[in-house]
Amino acid sequence: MFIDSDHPLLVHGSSDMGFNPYEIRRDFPILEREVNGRRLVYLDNAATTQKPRQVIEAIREYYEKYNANVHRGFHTLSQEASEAYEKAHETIAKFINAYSWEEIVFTFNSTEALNLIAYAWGFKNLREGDEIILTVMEHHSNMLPWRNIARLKNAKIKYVDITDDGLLRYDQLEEMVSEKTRIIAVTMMSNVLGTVNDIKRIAKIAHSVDAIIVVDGAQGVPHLPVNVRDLDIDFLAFSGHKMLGPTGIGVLWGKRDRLDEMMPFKVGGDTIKDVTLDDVVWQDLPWRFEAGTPNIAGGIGLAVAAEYLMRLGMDNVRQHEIELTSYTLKRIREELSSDVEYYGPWDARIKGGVIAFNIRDLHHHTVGKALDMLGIAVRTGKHCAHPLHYRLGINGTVRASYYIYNTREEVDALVEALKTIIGLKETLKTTEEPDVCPGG
Ligand code: 7TS
Repeated sequence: MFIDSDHPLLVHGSSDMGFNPYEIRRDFPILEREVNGRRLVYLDNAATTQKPRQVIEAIREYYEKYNANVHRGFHTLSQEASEAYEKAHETIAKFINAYSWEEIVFTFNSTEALNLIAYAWGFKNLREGDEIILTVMEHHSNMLPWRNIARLKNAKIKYVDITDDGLLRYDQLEEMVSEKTRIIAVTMMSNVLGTVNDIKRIAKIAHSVDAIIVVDGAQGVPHLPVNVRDLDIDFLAFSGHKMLGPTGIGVLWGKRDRLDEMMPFKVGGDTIKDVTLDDVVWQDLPWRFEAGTPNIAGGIGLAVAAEYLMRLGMDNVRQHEIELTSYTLKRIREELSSDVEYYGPWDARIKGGVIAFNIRDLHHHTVGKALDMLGIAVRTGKHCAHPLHYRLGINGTVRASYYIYNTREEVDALVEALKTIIGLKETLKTTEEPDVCPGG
């Protein structure tokens, strides 16, 4: 598929503007590890990324020097912790160009953020007969919360399909929207196909019928320059652990008006200004949505991760991944096409660094295990996107996914390993195949 040079998803950056994956690697102690006697080649970044020393240090420093609860005390440690935790909200606001840090709600992960939007906004604003539009490429985390709230409110779910190239059917979306549409919830980037969706265009479609657009940025935000004002979206969810940050911290961003339309859903400590036996006065944003003691260390670590990415420049991150992806696709097409089935767009400029494939006649888990024997970490299975796999008519895929520290040599290692596995196909076919897909 060919795209215009002014396509909205193209990033005109250059990876030689101080972006050097070999230097970046020095910040990641884990990349020194050996697995099965070989230097680790970590290609499972869509599941979670590795953490640089700077993030690990920031978390250690918090626990060693100013560990205290936030917003609860006048003592020095509590004030230092509160300041750092609040500042982390500011850093994340800057990272996505939010209007204000008060629009940044820290959650556990994308899944929690999406559930929060579905229940806290949906419960208050959905009516019987309303429609929610999703796509067949959604991760379960941006599908199941909507299905639950739709059931509770008697709303209807509709799904937009994909083309044979793995792109969203915008024509179908345009036909599907109506005055009944209240929500379009869509991923910024597919965690299987890598497809980058045109969020600006979808936002326009949503707003043309006064619907809101909820964007699952779990895969998009770590890999693409994201500007929520420019995208003109209503809500965005993403996870810290997929963008160099720790696990257990995620982000819900919402336009202030939209956040004000949500009911406080998880309530308790920290969400209130005052409580009597009969009444409650809710806290200001964002605190009324951060119930209980938050993941303070996680928030601080995530801010350091965002700063790290901003220093590199998200345009450069994107460009680096386009180069690695384009190189991989070229090698697959030229050298492996008789044995490898690839799923997703072939043009690296409109997809992220996610390569899902199968080796014909081999189970995806068998390939994943064989790659691990060769020191290469990939994910196999249905990647928590079962409906997408069924739409593609397959039971699972092998998925390699890149990030800032991956190199062309690692792509070479993957391609050479696949050649080795293809060479051993007859032997591997006879081994018992695990048919359980851990975690989906
Ligand atoms: N949305 C998308 C598009 C995702 O890829 C994921 C995680 C989530 C939501 C949920 O993120 P979490 O941090 O709340 O778990 N995706 C994957 C994956 O592709 N492999 O492991 C996790």
